[in-house]
Amino acid sequence: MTITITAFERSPDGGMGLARDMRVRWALEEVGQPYEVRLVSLRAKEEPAHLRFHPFGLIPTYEEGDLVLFETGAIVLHIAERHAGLFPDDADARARAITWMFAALNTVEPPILELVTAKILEGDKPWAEARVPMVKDRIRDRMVQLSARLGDADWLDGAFSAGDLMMVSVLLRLRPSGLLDEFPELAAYVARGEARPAYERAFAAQWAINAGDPRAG
Ligand SMILES: N[C@@H](CCC(=O)N[C@@H](CS)C(=O)NCC(=O)O)C(=O)O
Repeated sequence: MTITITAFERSPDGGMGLARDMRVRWALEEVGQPYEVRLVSLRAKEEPAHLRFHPFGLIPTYEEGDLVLFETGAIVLHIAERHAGLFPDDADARARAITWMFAALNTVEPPILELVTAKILEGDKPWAEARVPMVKDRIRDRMVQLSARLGDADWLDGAFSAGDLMMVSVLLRLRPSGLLDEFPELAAYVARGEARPAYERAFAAQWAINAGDPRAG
């Protein structure tokens, strides 16, 4: 059955892999599933035709026959459950991989998104200068904890899993701030993710659409 995802017609990062369709592309590449991409403009994603697929007017979405999904966590979980390659066979190890997916999305990503909000959306507010350092410190707290847990392992729980895919995807959003490089073990962890052939194929596909056309934000 054909899989179709949505992605930005023009990604705000110019195709540097930060738009969240990247997570879904990467997951599909890891499990060897071909997919098609429907591009949506910033305006079109707010229109009824797209809102039918995504109630909040965001990307990515995922269509497979009659199944329509949104939220990258749910989409990657679905892909990992249906196809071999992203979850371990052992049930407990699989539960731990899912735990890491949730940790990436619910514990690590929120302060990172807060930084984007503080710098870009609220950067002109009079209190922005005082707020940004506090948000950065909250991120650092999480990075210290995550780095301690990763230790000198390659991946978070044994072999690479959907948990790592999601964590690496989330950490990548830190790179433009310079914060990722403050944690060499986590920077190396992210680099290991980026070096995976499936990641490289996904990145190339997203880059090709945007052709390196960076826009602010
Ligand atoms: N929690 C959602 C977030 C989706 C999301 O924020 N997508 C961004 C692109 S990376 C978007 O569509 N932004 C456009 C906007 O906020 O209007 C997920 O993980 O799928």
